[in-house]
Amino acid sequence: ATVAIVGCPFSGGQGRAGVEHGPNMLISAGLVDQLTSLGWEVHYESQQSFLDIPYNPSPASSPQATGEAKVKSNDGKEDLVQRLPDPDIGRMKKPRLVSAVNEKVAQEVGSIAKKGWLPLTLGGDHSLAMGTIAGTKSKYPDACVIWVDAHADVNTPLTTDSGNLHGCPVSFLLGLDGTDVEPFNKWLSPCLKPEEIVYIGLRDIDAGEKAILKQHGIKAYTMHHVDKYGIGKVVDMALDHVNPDRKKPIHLSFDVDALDPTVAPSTGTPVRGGLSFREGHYITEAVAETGNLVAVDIMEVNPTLLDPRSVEKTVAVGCSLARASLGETLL
Ligand code: DIR
Ligand code: MN
Ligand code: MN
Ligand code: MN
Repeated sequence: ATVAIVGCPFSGGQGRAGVEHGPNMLISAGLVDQLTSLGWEVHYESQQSFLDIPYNPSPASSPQATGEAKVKSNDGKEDLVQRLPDPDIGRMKKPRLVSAVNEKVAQEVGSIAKKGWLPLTLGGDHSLAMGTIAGTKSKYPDACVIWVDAHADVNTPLTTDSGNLHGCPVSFLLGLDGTDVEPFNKWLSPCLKPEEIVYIGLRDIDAGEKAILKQHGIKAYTMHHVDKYGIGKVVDMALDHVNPDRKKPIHLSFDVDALDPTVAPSTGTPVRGGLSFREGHYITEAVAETGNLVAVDIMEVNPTLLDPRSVEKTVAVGCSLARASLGETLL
């Protein structure tokens, strides 16, 4: 079987610089060889370039830079690129940039899936799942989503307090109130039903998001449920909910902040009380065992946060989650 790695150096969906270095760090740690050793044919030439997108790619906290900008492309040569302004639309920060990047990601993931290959997307921030899941759905309209995260990422442009679009991708996929907005509606139409997604690991949910989960009957297994039932039962229940006959294709979207900060410290929005190392890996192993996995996202590794030991730990866990998703077993 063939896996194609889609490295997405992107941080524009949230306010902390550095997460754009996630993909290259995971690759440098040896991910390609590791997946090859598992028996996969691995396609990876270089990470995606979003440099042709004419908006300032630096994170929301940085000042708006416009005009001519000198940028170094992947092959090392310098280019002059015109930077257009990307002012907030309503509460949304960097809407044009996030939209354009995700349109490209949806294309890429969709075309990989259409070859019958498995796209493994390395983030970058979790706004990228708008594109990855739209891409998966273009090939597999009946795909379901397992979203592993401390956060529900289901704010809408109307409910978001932060304005950070990495807190909103699920609402766009579902087509909730307030998501039929430019520039997103130029390329993205609702492709996910509320009963096609299940969450595991939640513990930091905004009031507006709680109302949305309730209103739409979206199934969520929080850390409370992991404590109560154990991770084995939680994964069984999650699969029973989105995939009762175990016949549907599965897209796994894994935000490393689902893991406890002691396990994955170098991430932009850590929340204490998360999944243990084994609980995180159990999820990926169990999903791999279904044989139905068609796409994986490993998101929000930020190798510029904290000390070298924390970075090394977080990058290593990102790689091992990817391996476990692609069938690495303990025995
Ligand atoms: C918060 C935090 N719910 C927001 N979300 C995060 O900004 O919408 N998502 N950190 O990963
Ligand atoms: Mn997330
Ligand atoms: Mn996030
Ligand atoms: Mn998160």
